[in-house]
Formats: sequence, C-alpha cells, structure tokens
Amino acid sequence: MKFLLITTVSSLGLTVGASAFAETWDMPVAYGASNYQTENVMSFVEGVDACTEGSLKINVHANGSLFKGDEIKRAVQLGEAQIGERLLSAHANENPIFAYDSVPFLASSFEASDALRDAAAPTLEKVLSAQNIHLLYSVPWPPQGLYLSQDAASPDDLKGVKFRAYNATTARVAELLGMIPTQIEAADLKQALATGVVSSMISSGSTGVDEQVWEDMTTFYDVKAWLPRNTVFVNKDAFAGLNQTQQDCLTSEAATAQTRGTDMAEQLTGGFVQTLADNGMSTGQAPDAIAAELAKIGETMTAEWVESAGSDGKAIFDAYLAE
Ligand code: PCA
Repeated sequence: MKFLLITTVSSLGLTVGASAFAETWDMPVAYGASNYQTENVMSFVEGVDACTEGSLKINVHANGSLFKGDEIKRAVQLGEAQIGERLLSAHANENPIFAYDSVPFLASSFEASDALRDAAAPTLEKVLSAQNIHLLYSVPWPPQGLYLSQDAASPDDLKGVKFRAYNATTARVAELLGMIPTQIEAADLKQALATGVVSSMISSGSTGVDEQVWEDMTTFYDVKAWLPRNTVFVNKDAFAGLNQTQQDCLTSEAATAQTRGTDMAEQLTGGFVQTLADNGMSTGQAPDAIAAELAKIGETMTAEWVESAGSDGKAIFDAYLAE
C-alpha cells in the first residue's frame, strides 16, 4: 500500500513537468525599460529561463517600480527581492569600497574600467558576501560628463549652481567645485530639472538621452571622469536554495550579460553624445580652466578614497595599477 502511494506521487510529478515547479523571483531595477542596462537585464533573464529550461523565472520591475533605486540593495539583502540591479557606488556610506568605480579619472576608458572591475572583484565579493549578497556581474555606464544649463568659462561660473548627485562621489565633486548637490534618482530627474530643483549634473550621454535633458540643459562637457557601474546581485540564501543547474545557469548567464552589456555601452556611447548635439546641446570639451580644476579634484578625491577605503581599497588600487 505504502509502495503504491509513493509510485503514484512520483509519477504525478513526472507528468506535471518541471515548469509547474518553477522558482519565480522578483528583480527590481532602477532604470527605465528602454535603457540599455535594463535591456541587457531582460536578455540575462531570458538566458536564465532558457538555460534552466523554465525552472527559474525572473520578473524584472523597471524604473524603480517595485523598490526605488536607493531601496534595492537593502531589499535584496533582506530577501524582500531575490535579485536586483543597483548603482553600488550610491552605497559608499556603508563601505567606501562600493565607490571603487567612481573615483574621478582613476579609470576613464572602457578598457581601464574593465581592468578596475577585475582588480576590485575579489574584494567586492567578500564585502557583499558579509552582507548576505552574492555578486553576479556589473556593466559600465558610458564615461561621465558635466551637464550645465548654460556654458561656463571658468570654475567661478559653477559656484552656487544646483547640482543633481547620484552618489557621494558626484556630491563631493560638486562640493569641491562650490556647487550645491542634492541626491536624486534618475527616475525623478526629469521633474527635478523641470521644476528647477537642480540645473546641472555629472552623468553619461545615456541618461541625458533617456531624460531628454536638452529640454532643460544646454551643455555637455565630455570630461570622461569615470565609468560607474550597475551591479547585479542575488540574495545569498535565495542562491543557496537553487539546485546546481540553476546556480550554474545564473553564473554563466551573468558572465554573458557582463560582456554583452559592456559591448552595448561602448557601442552606444558616441551615438548618445551625437543625440545630445542633434537636439541643440553643445557637446565639446570643457574649457581648460574647468578641466584643470576637475583634474585637481580628481587627485584630491583619489587620495581621499584610498585613505577611507583602508587595506581593502589599497588592495584594489595596487591590483589595478599592476595590470
Ligand atoms: N547614469 C546613471 C548613473 C550613471 C549614469 O551615467 C544616472 O545618472 O543615474
């Protein structure tokens, strides 16, 4: 009798098939559905679906719709979402290591950015793991430029200008320039510009195009200060709860997504700046006096970061310089 019962249950399991038992995850991301970072996340999720033969479904919630940008990391840490994507540098208040990708002029090309990512990976994995997070991959934004609502001739013209920051690094640059920073998520940027809460920022051509900033700003100085990253990570308990195939699929699709997203960023960079120009913005180099001031700020901030990030920061710095 007992034997019969077991046979019935297991044959039922077989006929129902694997997908009825699919694990379903939520994935909050902060940026809009048409941004290349989100498009790359969608391809990643499709890749995981195919690789796991439908046994791991990930629902992407774009534009901060499930959790706002600044809530995503904590949600994943606590398991309120199993997986998420976040600009980790915005969490440098927790650990300066998270700002490794936003040190001005430390790595300002795609090639250098990849080398810095590799140098930082072991430390980043360790720090995130202590927060119950498993690192999957990261993808750079295009090089960061200075957006203004009127051309500036010298650093004096920047003083007192209201500035949109997306992390502590951007806020610190603004502060050193005598500007007035306020932290604002990209999802809220358009309104902040329209209402005059801010009139300048440091970001990529990608975000400028997403938010059609030519409606409110005039100038993009392509200073290539750094290439910040969106990082995709998973709650450690959720990861541990997967079977081996599912874990392997996440890992391999993450590697594919990292390469694909990096290629997308690189290929799209020129077109973004062109779109800003096509819509009437001036997109040249910064005036020499401003470029020189930014270079000086870069030196100050590199020293500050190395100092604040301690031995972990030094390990990243040394590994990067040794590449
Ligand atoms: N865009 C994002 C972060 C960096 C970038 O280029 C933003 O402005 O929010």
